[in-house]
Amino acid sequence: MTEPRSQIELRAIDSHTGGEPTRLIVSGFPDLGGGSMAERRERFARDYDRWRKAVILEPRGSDVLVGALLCDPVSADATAGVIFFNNSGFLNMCGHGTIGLIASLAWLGRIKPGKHKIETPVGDVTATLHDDGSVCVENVPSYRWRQQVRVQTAQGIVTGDIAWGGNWFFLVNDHPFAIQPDEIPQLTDFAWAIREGLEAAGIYGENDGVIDHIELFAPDAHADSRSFVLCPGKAWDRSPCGTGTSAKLACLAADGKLQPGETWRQASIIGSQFTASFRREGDRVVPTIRGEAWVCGDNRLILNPDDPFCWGIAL
Ligand code: PYC
Repeated sequence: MTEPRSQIELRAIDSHTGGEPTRLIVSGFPDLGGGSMAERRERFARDYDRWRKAVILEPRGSDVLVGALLCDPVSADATAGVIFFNNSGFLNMCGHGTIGLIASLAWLGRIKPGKHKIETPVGDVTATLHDDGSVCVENVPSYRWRQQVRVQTAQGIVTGDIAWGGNWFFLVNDHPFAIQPDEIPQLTDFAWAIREGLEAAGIYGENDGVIDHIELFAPDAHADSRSFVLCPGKAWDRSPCGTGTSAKLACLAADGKLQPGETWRQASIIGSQFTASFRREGDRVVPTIRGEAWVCGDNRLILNPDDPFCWGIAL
């Protein structure tokens, strides 16, 4: 791997989905070669991790940003491939990020309303761009893996479900907090304590999948539920989290609390909403999440190798 010594320019389309940002890299990134998105993600992580940091970390980015690398798809009938990343590493799937990707491609004039197959490291998803600009994402099949698991944490025993919605989630209904912005520091500490407790106890998802997203729920006046989602790099999701809403639907379906085709409105801690429903596929559910993204920047990121913080500030 050789990297240019001269200034590098990346084109990044920034958007937000219910407040949660996505930075879509559309050009200037090193060629990751062919193969599936999972194979290309491995190459990205092995050979170009400092590019991830350059895009996401300060001084160019922030802990809240989710990156999305636009890739040529493998199959001819797909619109795009995508690899999602953040301040701590790589995501498997990202619901708000897929909505941001579709809104950004539409803003660039590269796609029209209709269905678009998108390849991700954990499987294909189908995104529909609607005439009103909203986007539906039919996610990967989702399921509850374990019910009511007790975890010892620094803040006591916490009980929750483990579910897959494109990432692994620990979902907690029973906790002492109000899910509102002035409790974000306490919510973050509590969720992080759960994350550490899961790790210390060796509790994983199927096939030793790391449970790196923690989701806490409370009632909401304008939706069926309100959530606080802590992401792997300790940033909280400003959106209701597409993969987290998928994991929630899997648990609701497993409990018989939501039927195929019924609508679920999931609110985030800042009040943004996704609407969601599911269909059954064998013993799994296939969630569809609907939301809106807004393009808020068309940026040239400059990477000057002489800049001492060119590759990000990693603390
Ligand atoms: O929307 O799936 C999502 C997501 C994952 C992490 C941040 N957002």
